[in-house]
Amino acid sequence: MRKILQRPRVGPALRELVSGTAERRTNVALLVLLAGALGSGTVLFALGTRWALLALIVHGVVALGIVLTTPWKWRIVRRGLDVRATRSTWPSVLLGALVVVTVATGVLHSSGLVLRYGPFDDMQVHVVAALATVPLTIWHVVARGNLPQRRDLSRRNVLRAGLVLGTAGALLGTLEGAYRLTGLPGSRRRSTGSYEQASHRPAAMPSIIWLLDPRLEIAASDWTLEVIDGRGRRRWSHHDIAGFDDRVTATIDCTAGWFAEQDWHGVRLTRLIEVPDGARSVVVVSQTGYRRRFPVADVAHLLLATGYEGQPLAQRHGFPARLVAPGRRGFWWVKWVVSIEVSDVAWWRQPAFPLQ
Ligand code: HEM
Ligand SMILES: Nc1nc2c(c(=O)[nH]1)N[C@H]1C(S)=C(S)[C@@H](COP(=O)(O)O)O[C@H]1N2
Ligand SMILES: [Mo]
Repeated sequence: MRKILQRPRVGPALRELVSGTAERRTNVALLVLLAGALGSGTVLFALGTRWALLALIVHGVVALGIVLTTPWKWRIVRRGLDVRATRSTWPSVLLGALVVVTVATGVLHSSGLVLRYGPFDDMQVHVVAALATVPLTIWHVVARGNLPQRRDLSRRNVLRAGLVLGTAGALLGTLEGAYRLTGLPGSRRRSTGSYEQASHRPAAMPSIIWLLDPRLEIAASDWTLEVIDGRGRRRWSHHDIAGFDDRVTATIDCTAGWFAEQDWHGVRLTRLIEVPDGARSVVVVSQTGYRRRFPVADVAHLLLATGYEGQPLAQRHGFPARLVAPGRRGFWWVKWVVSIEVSDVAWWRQPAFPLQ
């Protein structure tokens, strides 16, 4: 009898069990939120239309959910640091620091308070820090456990998750409201989160290399455009191309976090290529080798631009010719175009983001 009632033995074990499930809940929630932030951030990077707004809201809600979860995580961290300062501690501390940097640069971007860190765009810092969390998170979970399981989807936990995400949504709304009330630059960003820069002032427009591409200076006389389509292979000189004056007003929106509207002129792709039945994509290739593959349905909206705002393109903006792809993010706007090829390969058979 006595032995069974000896509470001191049962008590700590029970408490351990209960706090253990609370810990587990926090860790699993953070893991799911981190994955959600990475996923929604990546989608936000890929979208150039109003649909980006949906990804932007999901991204903000999930990311602020991480912020709301930190008090619980902090308890676990403090106890862990008290109990053991093991070799596995420093990567975990680094992971925590990277998440803090990612969240901070995210909020500073959305408010518009800080858009540059020395030589780097805020979005560069944000994305590099976010991507660096991936291997560390995998390591952290392998070393410490707490992978999501089916039983985590209990009614109570789903309600808890709803509460966290609902509060995060309210916090996001409050932040956006505050930007508007205080007139912070954040109130003037586009559905992608980008800020307007140098619209109709191309001389002031930034010049962006996606990753490792070289910057080219090509003389008009050295340049030809090769077109491979349903009729075969043809070459156009700069003189031929410059004879057209098709115009489109379109917004280039770079994932570095800025956008600019310009009046572009050049030649519509429909004038240059004939898309045969059964063709599925069109590949636009730069002299550097940088290329993007577009669905054939896009051809009607694509312009090969030779200039903007009534003047020829600057070298750094892709002279003699660069693609204008309305509604698509900047990395689709191939510069220094030398070849356009119709193909029967599906457009999505390419990396989601360029690799060069
Ligand atoms: C660990 C993962 C990530 C976390 C914790 C995170 C966190 C955040 C936070 C807190 C914001 C500010 C949200 C707001 O106040 O509206 C933000 C904005 C942003 N993030 Fe992330 N992020 C992550 C990953 C990514 C990735 C992988 C990308 C892109 C590839 C990305 C792209 C963006 C963009 C474009 C914005 C600006 C959106 C806006 O202006 O509201 N993020 N992020
Ligand atoms: N050949 C080539 N084209 C390119 C790039 C590149 O690195 N190489 N960068 C792309 C990216 S990420 C953007 S945002 C736009 C930038 O155009 P801009 O330099 O005229 O502002 O060009 C796109 N076209
Ligand atoms: Mo870009």
